Amino acid sequence: MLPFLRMGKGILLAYDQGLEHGPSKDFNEKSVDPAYILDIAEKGKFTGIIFQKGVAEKYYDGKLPLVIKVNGKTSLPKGEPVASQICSVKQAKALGAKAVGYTIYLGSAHENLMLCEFGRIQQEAHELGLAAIAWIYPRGEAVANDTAPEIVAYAARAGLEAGADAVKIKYTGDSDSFRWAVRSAGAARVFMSGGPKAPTDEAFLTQVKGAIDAGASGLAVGRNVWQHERPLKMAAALREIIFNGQSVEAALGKFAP
Ligand code: FBP
Repeated sequence: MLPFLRMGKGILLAYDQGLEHGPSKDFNEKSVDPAYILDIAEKGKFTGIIFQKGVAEKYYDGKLPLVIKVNGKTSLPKGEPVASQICSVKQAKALGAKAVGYTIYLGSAHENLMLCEFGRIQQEAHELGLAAIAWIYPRGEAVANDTAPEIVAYAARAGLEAGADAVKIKYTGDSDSFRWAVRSAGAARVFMSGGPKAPTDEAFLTQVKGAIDAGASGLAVGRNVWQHERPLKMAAALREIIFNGQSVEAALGKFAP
């Protein structure tokens, strides 16, 4: 059983974009403050929070299950993507993590490094009683379309075979094709990755509904929540779909004043 599931489902608040994208791209005066994010996570009844180790060390208050991203990269280098380990599994556990997260850029010229590192990290995590979540993002010259159904299913399957307890993958655009990705992940739980802020609430909730209907265990989301002007309303709408099996229309009702 993954530590961040509630009734078999989960909603994780992701906040590692400061390293991945830089503060000027994603944050404003409010969201640049990790305390603002923790407040949303707690009041929005998220089942877990995802931090890099530095933020966890300085801000984590122990109230929600913690996932520490143990690798990362910035958006500055050119060329084939690679994210290196920057936190040990032992340190993640000492900081209170119940799971570690690791990004593998499948298809990158450096995928061998990340597959190898993830293999070691997964083993260490299991030895220490932590779950291992793989962010599997097909990316690099060899990948023409990172949300094509066959490539997302490949990512899901690679996660299962590499030993991930859960995979975090991008949505394919429709529920039917995402169902094949979920099938391909087998016993590894599938979490849909949020992505950049969607143009409308309805557009984002439709993606989430499609993923849940396809058998996903939940969502790991950042920008679509903490960039929202009413993040707790968005959290409530997401809970309607994920935990209560409600329709997009019912979830949109949560935005009523
Ligand atoms: P979002 O919901 O904001 O997309 O967060 C999910 C996430 O996987 C983060 O954990 C990570 O920082 C980011 O997306 C990576 O984004 P990109 O696709 O640009 O690499």
